This record gives sequence, C-alpha cells and structure tokens, in this order.
Amino acid sequence: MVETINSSQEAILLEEQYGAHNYHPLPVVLSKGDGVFLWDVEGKRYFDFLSAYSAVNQGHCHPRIIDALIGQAKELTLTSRAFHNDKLGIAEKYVCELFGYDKALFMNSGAEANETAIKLARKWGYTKKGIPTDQAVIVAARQNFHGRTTTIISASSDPSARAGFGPFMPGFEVVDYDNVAALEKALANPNVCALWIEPIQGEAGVYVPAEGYLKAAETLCHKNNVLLMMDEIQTGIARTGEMLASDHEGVRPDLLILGKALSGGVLPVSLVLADDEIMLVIKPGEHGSTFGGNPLAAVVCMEALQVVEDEKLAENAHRLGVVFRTRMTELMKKTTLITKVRGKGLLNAIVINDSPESDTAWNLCEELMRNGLLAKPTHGNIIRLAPPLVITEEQIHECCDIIEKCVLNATK
Ligand code: IF1
Repeated sequence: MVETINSSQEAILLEEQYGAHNYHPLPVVLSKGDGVFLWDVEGKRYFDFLSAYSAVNQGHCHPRIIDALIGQAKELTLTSRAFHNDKLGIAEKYVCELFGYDKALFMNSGAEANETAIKLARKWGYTKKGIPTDQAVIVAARQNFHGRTTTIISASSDPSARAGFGPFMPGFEVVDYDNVAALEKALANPNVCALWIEPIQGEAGVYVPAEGYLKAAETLCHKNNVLLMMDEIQTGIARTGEMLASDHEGVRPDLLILGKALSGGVLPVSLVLADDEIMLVIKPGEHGSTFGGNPLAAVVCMEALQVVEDEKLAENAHRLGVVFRTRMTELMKKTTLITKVRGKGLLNAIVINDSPESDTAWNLCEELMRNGLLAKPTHGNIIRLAPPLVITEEQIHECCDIIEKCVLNATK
C-alpha cells in the first residue's frame, strides 16, 4: 500500500534519508498540478514558472493528454521493438509529416536522443563522408547542455558537469557559441561529421545567439558537408514562439532532436528526426531501447503535439513573451537588482546583479515561492522564467506583479 505524506517536511526528510542527494530543490513539496498551477502538500497554490524545464508546455495534467494516456494504458503499454505494435507507425508518420523529415527514431530521455544523434552522425561520417574509422569529430558549443551521460558530458565545458566522471569520450571539439568565425575554422576539418548546438542555450541561462547565427551555422555545415544536429529538447514544441526555435531563422537541421514537451510532461518521450540518407545508416539491431517507441508513448506524443497545434500555443508563447519581457524591462528600470532580461517566446531569464556564488538569486526564488510563484536559478545568478504556454495574459500580469513585488522588496 502506498504510504501517504502528511506534511511537506515529512516528504523532505524521506528524500533526505532514502534518496540520492543529486539535487538541491527549493523547499517545496508538490502534490497536484493543473494547467499553470501547482499545489503543495499543505494546499498552497503556485504559478509554475519552470514548467519542469519546458517539459510541461501544454500545462500540468492536460485533460486531452491524460485521457489519451489512460485510454492506451488500458490496451497496451509496451511490446519492445522485437515485435511491431499498432501505434508506432502512426506516430512516426505523424511526426515526420509535422516536422518535414523522412524518418523518426523514438527514444525516452533527451540524453538518449542526443546519444542517438551522435551515433547517427558518426556512422554517417564514416559511411557517407568517408571519414577514417574512429576519427569522426563532433563540434559542440561552449556552455552547452545536452544531458548527463558520460559521453554527453565529454562535450561539456562545465567543470561541475565533468569533475570526477572521467575518463571522457574522445571525438568532441568545443568552440565558442554565437561565434561564426570559430565555426568557420572548426567545420573546415574534414573529419568533422556534425555541428551539435542548441538554438538558444537554456541551461547556460537562456543565452539567445545573435540574429543570423543559426543561419550562418547551417550555411557553414552545408559548405563543409557537415550535419547540423539541433538540440531542441528545451527550445522546441512552441516554447520560443515558433514550433521550433530553428524556425525563427528558417533553419532546417539535418538531425532534429526533441524531448520534454513532446509528451506534455506525462511520460518520457524523445525523438530524432532525419532524412533517409542519414537515418538509414543505422541497420537493424544496431541501436534501440526497451521502451523506445512504445505504443503508450506514441499515443501520448501525438495528442501532446496536437494540443500544441489546436491551442495555438506557439502564437500564445510569442505574444505573451513580448508582454512578459516588456514588463521585466520596465521593472529593470526601477531596481539595480536585475541587470539583463533575455529570451524568446516564453523562454526567458533575468540576470541578478550579484556573483554566481552569491545566494541572492536563490533567496529571491524563495521569496517568489512564499508569494506563490515557483522558479529556480541556473548558474547561480540567472533566474529562468518559463511558465506553461497555456498561460493567459491576465495571469502573466499577475505573475509580473508578484515578481515586481519580490524584486522591489529585495532591492530595499
Ligand atoms: C537535470 C538543466 C535544463 C536539455 C537540453 C538535453 C537535455 C536537457 C537542451 C537532456 C535537459 C534538464 C535536465 C535536468 C534539468 C534540466 C536542465 F538544468 F539540467 F540543464 F533544462 F536546462 N538537451 N534539461 O535542457 O534531457 O535527459 O533530461 O530528458 O538534469 O537536472 P533529459
């Protein structure tokens, strides 16, 4: 019988005693979610301004997605790929037509999708570009975040992501993000099979590159016969005001990597999309996973994407992102605490006027929590502000009022 939690404190103590200490969460224990709202064990309501790092773009427990989950869960949840199932092909067709690619490969976590893309790019490099065996290089961006596996952190420039986890996977070159000259140099190496970037660096603190950077990257990839691997796991699925952040510049990645809101935060679903020349380099038995492409994830993914289309969430994110950044820019004039506001659509961040080592941003997030809004700092002094895309204009203003009150109180 499942034990019940009678207080937030009890839940925190249980995690402290029995759980790995691989996170430092805000001191809040959530027990219910609906749309833009979360409730804690004591019944206090919060606006969710993290959206599980952009996995809950459609809002918590979206009824259509939950109904799709329940309906399929009563029929068939998992067969493994040793056999076919009656939902995977439909979902593959759906996503190929929606995003405009020949083929789809479903996995579970975002890290797994990135690992899949790495294997596809390397094998394409050897079999199509003629790179000498085991010499393939993938160019990544400084301050990237693509997941936590040992191969992915081998391309990380963040000491805290790497320390103590070596030895690392060879075959990655890290160059400055948002620097076309650095790309020009790195991509000229004939052993480079792919460029691997985020269209906006989320974990780095919602770093939006200069207009034209993505297009220049695509052009340089085409010029050097290098695949463009775009990690849209956090920026995709309408978060930045277009279906994909790549769409803002009309860029079409050779490998499109999706996750998080692909399922509306209901269960882990990730995906790599590519055309036949790339996807078919992997032969039967060379890649996969137990749950990858399961019928439950297939059904949930289609409904989650249909909700994004039907509820025009990209348009809403674009429109309310402008409202939000306008309010934050006005607030910045009234305080010395905020030095920057940046973002696109409803993926935004404010930079706090203190060192990353200070607890100023953390304290502000605790004050926001006490005032009914949940957000969390990244890299110490940057607060990401990313509500579910179903938020209304009235709610955006209500949340800006909360942020303004807390910031001005902290400024005194
Ligand atoms: C954590 C960060 C965000 C991602 C991009 C791949 C992945 C992620 C652009 C991997 C995942 C999550 C992971 C989660 C917190 C969160 C995060 F702070 F870690 F970096 F969002 F910025 N590409 N990001 O953002 O996907 O394997 O997690 O499904 O690890 O703490 P995943």
